[in-house]
Amino acid sequence: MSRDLDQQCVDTIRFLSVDMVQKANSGHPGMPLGAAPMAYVLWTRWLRCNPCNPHWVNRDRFVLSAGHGSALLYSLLHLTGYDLSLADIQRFRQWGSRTPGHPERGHTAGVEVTTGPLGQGLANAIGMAIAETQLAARYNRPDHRVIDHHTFVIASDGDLMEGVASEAASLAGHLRLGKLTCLYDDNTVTLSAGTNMTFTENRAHRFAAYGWHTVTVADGNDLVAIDAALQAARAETGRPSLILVRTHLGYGSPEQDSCAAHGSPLGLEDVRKTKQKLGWPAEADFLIPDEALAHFREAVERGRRDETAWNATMSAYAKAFPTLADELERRLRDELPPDWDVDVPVFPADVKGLATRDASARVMNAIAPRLVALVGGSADLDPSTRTALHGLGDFNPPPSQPDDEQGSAGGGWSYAGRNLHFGVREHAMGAIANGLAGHGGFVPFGSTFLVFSDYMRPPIRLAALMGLHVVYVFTHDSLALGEDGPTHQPVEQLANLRAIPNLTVIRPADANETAVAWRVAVETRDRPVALVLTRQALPTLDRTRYATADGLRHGAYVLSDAPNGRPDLILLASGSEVHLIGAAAERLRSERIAVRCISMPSWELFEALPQAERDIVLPAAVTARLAVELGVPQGWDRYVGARGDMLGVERFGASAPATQLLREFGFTVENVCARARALLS
Ligand SMILES: Cc1ncc(C[n+]2csc(CCOP(=O)(O)OP(=O)(O)O)c2C)c(N)n1
Repeated sequence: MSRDLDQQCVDTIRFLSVDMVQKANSGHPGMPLGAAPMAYVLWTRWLRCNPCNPHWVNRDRFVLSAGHGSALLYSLLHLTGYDLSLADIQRFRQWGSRTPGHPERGHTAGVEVTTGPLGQGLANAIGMAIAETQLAARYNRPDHRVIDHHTFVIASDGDLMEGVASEAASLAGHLRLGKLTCLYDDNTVTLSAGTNMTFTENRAHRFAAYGWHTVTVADGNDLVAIDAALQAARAETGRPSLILVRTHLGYGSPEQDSCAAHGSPLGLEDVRKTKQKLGWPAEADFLIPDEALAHFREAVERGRRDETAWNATMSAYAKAFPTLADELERRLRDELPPDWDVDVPVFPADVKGLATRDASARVMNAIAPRLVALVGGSADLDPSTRTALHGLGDFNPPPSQPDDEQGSAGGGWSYAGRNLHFGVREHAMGAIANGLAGHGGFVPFGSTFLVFSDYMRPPIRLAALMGLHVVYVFTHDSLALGEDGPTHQPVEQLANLRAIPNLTVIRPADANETAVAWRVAVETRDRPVALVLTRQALPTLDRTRYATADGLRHGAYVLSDAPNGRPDLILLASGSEVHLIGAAAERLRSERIAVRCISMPSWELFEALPQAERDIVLPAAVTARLAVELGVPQGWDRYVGARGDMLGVERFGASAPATQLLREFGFTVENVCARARALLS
């Protein structure tokens, strides 16, 4: 390859990006100008992908964690032959275009994950590397490496500053993810300042301390050095690699190395000057020299060849290991095995009952053996959240000491393990789960106390935005957790989660609702699902007396009704409070009040019903409605209406035994009845 052609290709990326931003009069030109050389070397010499089939399962994964540099990614996608035309490039950041402000999964061919919130992409990539490692360990056989790809990230200062990156990088180092490479765009400038004002730690030492292999490229324009660094990263198979590439924000522009080059168009005059400085035709916009395009487009043939070769590998594998191949192929198609749910337990009626977290544990362990895609864990809480998949192995490098096994789920430590131990890293857990789901082949789950869902809200939001199938298991779901006190008692978290579009939140009322909730969580393929579960035991309802727990699928259902289905009063609740309204209803009925009791485990499932079906459950004519939930009342007015009432928790909790807390906060049969009667008077 001639130096000139290389340079021409690098500058093509640069100015396509700059022109995109300039035409849109919006965007981030600084990062593409500086990072184009590393992107060029990576995409033309190392990245194995098939532009004609962006979904080829054994492709290398690439994540632009610094999503504000989206113009760089769109340039690469267009140039290497993905389904992204020059017209798309020219409509950067416009309504309905395929080149939105930040990369969006599912919107643009070749974009693996939605990035922009800094730090997330790096953690997603770590999730993808875990996914590759886990699949390879389960499915590969000697001479049959059916899963064998690398994961690459480009990350910026902002990415490395965010806490989630530290959490995830620490875990990646521990896990020795040798097929993960992060190119760090070390340009010493952020949005508002030089890094000398905010970010002066030695990044190489920091990552080395996490257990990463690090390489420094002193000159980010040195293609040979970048290539050698990628070679060194490839050669290092026992540790993830961080390549620190010293670059210049806004390279070649009058604003080079100034934060002014970060996030606004250069302006026509400076675009011209930059082109002149780098020897690019100053008057040409969106210029793609033929030789450069031809060189980039070699990716198409290379990709086709790679995928064809892999298809042959897969065919040979399918002949040698048909059962495994079937299983793998089904997973990669994101299909559920037909029999995945045959062992879901039915729980007998039981007044003493069990906590919904315990019911969840029973269900998870019943489905896990057949649903091999179910992989996940907790942020150091599985003894409490009950999410261990017993006997199915711990995802970890083989232990260095034989007594390393405290906390094991059983089944041995290996990369084939199905239990991910996230450590006390909720934020990374959420982002890594997104990486697993984004990779494909997994129904990932992550678990912690409901109150700590706050620590992982950014990736939950992104999972919802991307429509990723991730299951969250949030336990200790109310102040009924008792003595741990207000720091651990969620109050506003349910409302918080319900506020996220495209997230299904389910708070089941007993063991059988929990079983149905898990069915819904697994069957829902296009969005995340949060299961909200109790620490305390709840009675298992006698379903010969009450409606079937399958009603959960509708989000809300009539559990017990007034004579002839004509109530004067409606009581609604979710989760543990369903039993409270049930007891209150019994008492009110003894006073000849016609009461309907509704279990409402999921607002989102209810909202998905046609209005007519919702009206059957909540008839407009009945305006005396009381909702009861151990959380902020926000939002329940939608269901109780202007003339209804809501018994909720409007302050933080307190440290005390649960029974006393429930009394103090008014969650008693007496108080529910009094509030209900007041609605009728
Ligand atoms: C979580 C989060 N906080 C803030 C921002 C807004 N923001 C976008 S880029 C950026 C920092 C830019 O610095 P750097 O990461 O070094 O990128 P570069 O300037 O090199 O392009 C910030 C604060 C964001 N995108 N995500």
